[in-house]
Amino acid sequence: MKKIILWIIGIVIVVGIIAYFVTSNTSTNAPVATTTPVQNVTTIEPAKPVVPTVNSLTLAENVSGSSAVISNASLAQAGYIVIYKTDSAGKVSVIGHSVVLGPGEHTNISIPLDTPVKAKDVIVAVLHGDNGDGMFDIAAGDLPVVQNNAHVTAVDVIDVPQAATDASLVPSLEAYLKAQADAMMKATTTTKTTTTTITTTNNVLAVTVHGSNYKFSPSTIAAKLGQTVRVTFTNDGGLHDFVIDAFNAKTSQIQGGKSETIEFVADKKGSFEYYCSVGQHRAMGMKGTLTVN
Ligand SMILES: [Cu+2]
Repeated sequence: MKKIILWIIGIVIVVGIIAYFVTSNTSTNAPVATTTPVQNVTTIEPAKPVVPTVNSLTLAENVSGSSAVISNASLAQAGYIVIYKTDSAGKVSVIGHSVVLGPGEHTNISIPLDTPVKAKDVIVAVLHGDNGDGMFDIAAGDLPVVQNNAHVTAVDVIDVPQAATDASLVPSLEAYLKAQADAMMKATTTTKTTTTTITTTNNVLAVTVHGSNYKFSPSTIAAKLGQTVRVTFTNDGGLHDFVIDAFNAKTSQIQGGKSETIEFVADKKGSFEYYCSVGQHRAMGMKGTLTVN
């Protein structure tokens, strides 16, 4: 009997000690747990995104048979890194490209190559812009970025010391890029059998405006004050839209072959610019003037 009483006293003491520590732990920890995170939150500074103003590319040496690695890329705007190959016969081809890269610094971008590279092939990484759709397509306007009258490139010559060959081989690529851009402009201008349709009925000016890389046709529209202007924007190629801020009117960005009609009232006199808001198209000349008299 004495033993049992001693056991009970012992258990009560042990339980009491445990209870003391459990409650004192929670009561001392609780204020700490609530105050420290608050202090941390208030001292966190927002990370500032670094957007370079100058584009540059660095191609890692020794492009392997199946991929090219860009060790560093600084992009002032969204774009793609496109891998061109010039073989020993001087034939240029596109053999790979990155996914769309946002503005900023990028490192170690591995680009899979469609065609294996051989000794003496010249590999040139060229920065291309994005027309706004996030899908690489030169024909849709994802052209090489031009900076200080030159393309943004990085060169590797397979198994050949670079200094010996870079200078002589890059011009053939430059010629290729120029021919490619010229061919694209030609393609869009020769298919231009556009007839400008302007009809006026019941004080509605209906006009069909064609858009292509990088212009509008017509590039001038004349409306009378108070007229309702109905613009049927027809995209002949590329990704474009029709925007006129003065009258708060715009189409959506549409693909080549598509049309969209918008309407607004020309309720003030003056000259107002309309333009394409995709990428750098406005700066590249994709704009026109609406005059209201
Ligand atoms: Cu455009």
